[in-house]
Amino acid sequence: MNQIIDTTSPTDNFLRDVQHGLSQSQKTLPCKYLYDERGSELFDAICETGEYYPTRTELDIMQRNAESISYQIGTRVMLVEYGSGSSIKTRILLDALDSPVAYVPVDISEDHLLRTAAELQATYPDTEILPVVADFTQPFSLPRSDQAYSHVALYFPGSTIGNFTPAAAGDLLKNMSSMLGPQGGLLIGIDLQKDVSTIEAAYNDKSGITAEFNLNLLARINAELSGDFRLDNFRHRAVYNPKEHRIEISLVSQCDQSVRIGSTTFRFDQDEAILTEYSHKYTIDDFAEFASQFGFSLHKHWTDDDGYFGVMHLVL
Ligand code: AVI
Repeated sequence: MNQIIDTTSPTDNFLRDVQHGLSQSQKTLPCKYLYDERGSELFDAICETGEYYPTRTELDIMQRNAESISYQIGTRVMLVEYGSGSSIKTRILLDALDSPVAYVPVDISEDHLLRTAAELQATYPDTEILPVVADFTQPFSLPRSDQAYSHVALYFPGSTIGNFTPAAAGDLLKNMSSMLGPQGGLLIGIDLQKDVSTIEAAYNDKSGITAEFNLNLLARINAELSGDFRLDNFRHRAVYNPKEHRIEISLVSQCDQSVRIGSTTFRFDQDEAILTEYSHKYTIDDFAEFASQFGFSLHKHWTDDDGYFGVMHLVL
């Protein structure tokens, strides 16, 4: 197993991004920073909560349609997964695909990625596992595999595309389309529009894990950037915006307060919110139309019986 650190992908500048985000009139923190070691663990725990339907629904769609999905993807592929995390759904694909030549998990969280890649290599000795440590929102180079593959299949599960603004999602689809050669395709998970109470419950689990996940971002700033956020002075909030078809997740200041990060002080009014994440919900048709602006056309899609989640295969 070769590990590739993509040096063409610019390294994050956590301090610069935090200072920039907290200096805006609507304070924001980029959601990609939610996923440090602890944040990734908490996200895995969110996926296990009763309220958070996307993970188990997508898993179920993948399990029930593994054969048909793999048939659409084709044989002898290089499977490239964006933001692979624990690669649970990938195992379903790797089990069902006909002779996958290589699997390229791409993730920013190096330790998690390399651990998972080593486990996968042990389970799938005939498929070359080529982990790439990179920020997949930036263009990166595909690794070379020892054996020839017939085409590239991009896999972007988890409805992570929903965490991007439409402009950023468009940039990502543009990068993806330039990475795909002839016959290539994109298999993508999309969280679908549904009743607001189901969506809001998924981001406000009763056990408080999503709240802890959100607040962990402040703990991370304290630990890594010498911040002095008092976590109990902020409250998790997740509300659906029906006009924009998205959950808006924020941390709300519980009092007037100042917070120091390094040598800079930021003021927070009581009830002022730091926006930490959007999670957009689409319809199959809306997403297909959106992706068509970047050269993709919908080839086939699969959903669950309730129509909660969609797995779409898009081709160029
Ligand atoms: C990773 N992403 C698809 C999750 C979502 O549902 O938007 C992130 C998340 N944030 C809070 N809960 C889950």
